[in-house]
Amino acid sequence: MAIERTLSIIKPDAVKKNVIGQILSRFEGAGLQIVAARMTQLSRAEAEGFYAVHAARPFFKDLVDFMISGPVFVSVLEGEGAILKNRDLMGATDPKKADKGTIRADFADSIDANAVHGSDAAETAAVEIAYYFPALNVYSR
Ligand code: RTP
Ligand code: MG
Repeated sequence: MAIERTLSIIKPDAVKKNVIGQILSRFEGAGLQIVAARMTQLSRAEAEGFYAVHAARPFFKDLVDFMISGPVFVSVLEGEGAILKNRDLMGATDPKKADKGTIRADFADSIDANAVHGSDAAETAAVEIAYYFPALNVYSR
């Protein structure tokens, strides 16, 4: 499988729970490398821009309100099949439906406060990585 990059966000609920390190360990344990990382407080405009594909959805305002409710930890993960591998580690959007042992099953409280974001396809990964990281700030080894 090809080496890919994907964008991960550890959301405000997981940052508040002090589990950034535990979540990053899962990525590393699955063979993904952290090649860029930044802790940041999203502005409303940044969060709305990031989730623009969901702008017409009924949950959009709640999603944006939640994403700006505290700092987030944004990173780029690199490795074989990184996009799907990260989605598998994350588990289903609704933590009640997430498989045992996934990040959302273990750390998320609800479909809104669901601990992590991960890009869902190669095209969205490219757009999302560019949204947060200029190319000069990504470090492959
Ligand atoms: P994400 O984009 O955050 O990685 O999550 P996802 O792919 O698993 O889910 P997506 O469909 O892209 O939805 C983005 C985020 O919106 C919230 N959501 N709420 N109340 C609802 O029905 C609902 N559906 C989605 C979730 O917080 C989800 O992570
Ligand atoms: Mg999504």
